[in-house]
Amino acid sequence: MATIIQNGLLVTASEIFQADIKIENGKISIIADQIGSKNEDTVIDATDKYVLPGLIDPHTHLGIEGTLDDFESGSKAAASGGVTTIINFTEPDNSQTYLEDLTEWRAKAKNSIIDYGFHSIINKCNPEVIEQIAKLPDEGVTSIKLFMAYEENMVNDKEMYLLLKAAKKAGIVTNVHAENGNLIDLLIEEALRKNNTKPIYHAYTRPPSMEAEATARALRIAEVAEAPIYIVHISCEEALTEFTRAKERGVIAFGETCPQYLVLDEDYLKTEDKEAVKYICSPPLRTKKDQEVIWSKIKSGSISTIGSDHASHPFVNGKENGINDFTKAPNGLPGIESTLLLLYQYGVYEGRITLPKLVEITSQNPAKIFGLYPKKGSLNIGSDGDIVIFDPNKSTVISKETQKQGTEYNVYEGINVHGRIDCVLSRGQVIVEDKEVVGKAGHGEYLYRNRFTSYSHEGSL
Ligand code: DUC
Ligand code: ZN
Ligand code: ZN
Repeated sequence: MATIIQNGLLVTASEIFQADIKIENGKISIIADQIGSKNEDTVIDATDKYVLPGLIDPHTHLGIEGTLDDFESGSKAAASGGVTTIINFTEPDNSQTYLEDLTEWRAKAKNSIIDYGFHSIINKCNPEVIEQIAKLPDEGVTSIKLFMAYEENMVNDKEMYLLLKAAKKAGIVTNVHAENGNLIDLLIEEALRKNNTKPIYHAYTRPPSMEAEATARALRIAEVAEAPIYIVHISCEEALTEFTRAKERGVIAFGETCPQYLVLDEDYLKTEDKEAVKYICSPPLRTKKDQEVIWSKIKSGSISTIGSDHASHPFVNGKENGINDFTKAPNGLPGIESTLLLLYQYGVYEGRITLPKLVEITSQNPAKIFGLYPKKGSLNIGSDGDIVIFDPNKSTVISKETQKQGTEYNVYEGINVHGRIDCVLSRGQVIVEDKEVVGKAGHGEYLYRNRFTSYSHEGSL
């Protein structure tokens, strides 16, 4: 039995064309002008609709203690937004090894309805850690993440250099959270001493210069280590200036931004009501000017990917703790299900990027960088049948009333966007239909990802 999608407009990272597409045994088997069907086949009519490769969200935090989305609810939310693959972060548990962390996180993810992989967070450096890094690719993990902020997790420059070198040797790409944590901690102390405790001080104590400084430093260290580096959640013009310079020097660097830095701005943190605290994330929301600079860097190819950075902190007993002291609010925003809708509206519909560019940054590029291409991230023969059918002639109102993610709020509440996600397939099976998630818990498979190789950064990457 096969699944055939007929009459749709297929969108790849380079073109849009009308064709039918057939999926057999979970993989794309034929793409042709017209494909006939047998009685037992599932036929989906996609007339006047776009057929896109499923999104790969390379930056999610499902299953974090105190948050509302585990892998089942979070992956359902992701699927409803057209995401068919996630790469989630592990959390270091300092009483065990990173390989043990991975085993624990793989067990947590068993109920996912979409395919998944992990980036291992590494928060220290010693000879045993270097040995463990060398073993991660055999377990399917070909990316790690380092922090330059947060006392409990941050590594210093020397450690970063050694870890980058070890990662490179193992065929691993290193994600970096680039903010100058030492100085930010001082700025926070100063703010609290002056009783500057409102949510906007979260942004004032994490200024663009501290993101730019750390970004520049991380890139210089990667340059000396001759290692590939991926800067997560780039939020501002200053950091992008440093990032673009490094790329021009030939550093093998990839940049990620998030929908919140394209759609929301620091004014959300300034409102006097208690809602402002919901918008606390790191790096913080920036200005409208930063948004336009980020769009231009997506268009020019400097920024390679979009990650949601989904973290489903509750408002009650979570975000609300920071209303009178921003340092008490957990960091991070929920948004795993709105990436495609937001990028279509603010990117494609409003003319900032093309639809193939959207496919490139949400699917093809993350697949290439993180060792999943061409199994994922493309509509090629032999690729997994991970597909989104998107109707550009309908519209969607983003709201907590209809969302699948677990939070009591939606940071994009009330935004009316062009486009509707009609149907989502994972390896040929329909997992979202008529706005309902029909995929089963446990359908998702753990992805053993390939090592980072030179082809990973060919072309516009
Ligand atoms: N960094 C992340 O990548 N996610 C949530 C919070 C943070 O600082
Ligand atoms: Zn981070
Ligand atoms: Zn994150």
